[in-house]
Amino acid sequence: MAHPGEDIHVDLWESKLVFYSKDTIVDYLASDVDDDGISDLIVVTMAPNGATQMNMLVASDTAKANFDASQIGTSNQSVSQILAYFDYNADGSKDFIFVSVIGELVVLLNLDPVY
Ligand SMILES: [Ca+2]
Ligand SMILES: [Ca+2]
Repeated sequence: MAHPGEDIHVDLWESKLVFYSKDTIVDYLASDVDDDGISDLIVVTMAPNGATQMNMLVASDTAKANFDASQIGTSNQSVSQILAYFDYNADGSKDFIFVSVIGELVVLLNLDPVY
């Protein structure tokens, strides 16, 4: 633990690549996607043509050495900001709440039996 006035030593921090996309990362959300007690990441990327995709990075363990990545297209509504991932309609599956690029508040209901 560094004390005030002391330098923070770089060797106490370690950077690690967790996700790469050629598209621009526009937003992200930390959430426990698979309810295993380990927080996961949802990363929103935007292609040059404006199409966005939500990338679920599900950590396989607390070391987060491996992520199971899956992608969810958002059809004709591009995501500008991801707000939440919770069970919006109380059917047992978590749903996405996001703001679209034209300012709409959108819920993307989850019909996937796995998540
Ligand atoms: Ca998890
Ligand atoms: Ca739901």
